[in-house]
Amino acid sequence: MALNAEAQKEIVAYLLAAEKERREVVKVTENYPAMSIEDAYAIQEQLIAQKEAEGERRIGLKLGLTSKAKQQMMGVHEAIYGYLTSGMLGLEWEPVDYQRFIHPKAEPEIAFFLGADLQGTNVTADDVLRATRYVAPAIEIIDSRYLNFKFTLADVVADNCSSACFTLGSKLVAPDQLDLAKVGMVFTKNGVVQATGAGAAVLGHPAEAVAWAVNKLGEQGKGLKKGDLILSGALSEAFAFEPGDTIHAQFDGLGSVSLACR
Ligand code: 0L1
Ligand code: MG
Repeated sequence: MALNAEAQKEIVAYLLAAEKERREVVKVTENYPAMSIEDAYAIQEQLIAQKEAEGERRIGLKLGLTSKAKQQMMGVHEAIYGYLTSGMLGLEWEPVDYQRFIHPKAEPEIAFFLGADLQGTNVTADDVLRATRYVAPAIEIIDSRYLNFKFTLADVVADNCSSACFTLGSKLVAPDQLDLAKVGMVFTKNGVVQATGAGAAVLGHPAEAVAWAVNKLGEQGKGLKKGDLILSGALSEAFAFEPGDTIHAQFDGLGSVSLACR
């Protein structure tokens, strides 16, 4: 680690305060340029532990930077992961309150519900599909705590990969019922198409992305549990929205999910 325990603690408090007070902050690496990816994951872990201490539960994992386009934009060759907590779960029938965010953006994803534990360092996409009970359509709201969504890889990892909120569609499908790489998706805002995409945008196949994350966790002796939920990565770029907007993602064979904002 490049940062000592005191510096890590300070960064956790800095990021949590930005989230609670709903304000953009200067990215961490402005003040701690030496922060490594290892430091960033350690900070992320402490940040989630703090949320748990405040009553939230860890309910799964989210992946980020799973598309070639986003990786090229950031100049990286790897995805990233963060944790989902109970406080991030939004309900499809309840409009989300814009006031709880800083500068939110919405993106369409495929969610995995695990029916078995998954741990290891050689886990494959087929292993992931075997351990998955259902897949479902999802919309993730990302809300980087950093000014103008500008950050380095270490910054975004420390910030739990910009996680803020997510909503799930009500249709649950067994993963052997369709080829997730070929699932097409249309993303609209107020009925106007913003983007189209396919499951293959997520590291070639969303289950590949989940396998990557499981292997990363496995290197640290960690894993995922039966009942965990995983947001496997965005099928298109993310779009900003405002109070009064309704976002909708329609997936071939998977159904749809929408999110209204007040
Ligand atoms: O879920 C995501 O893909 C977000 C990862 C972090 C990068 C960003 O905030 O755009
Ligand atoms: Mg996402």
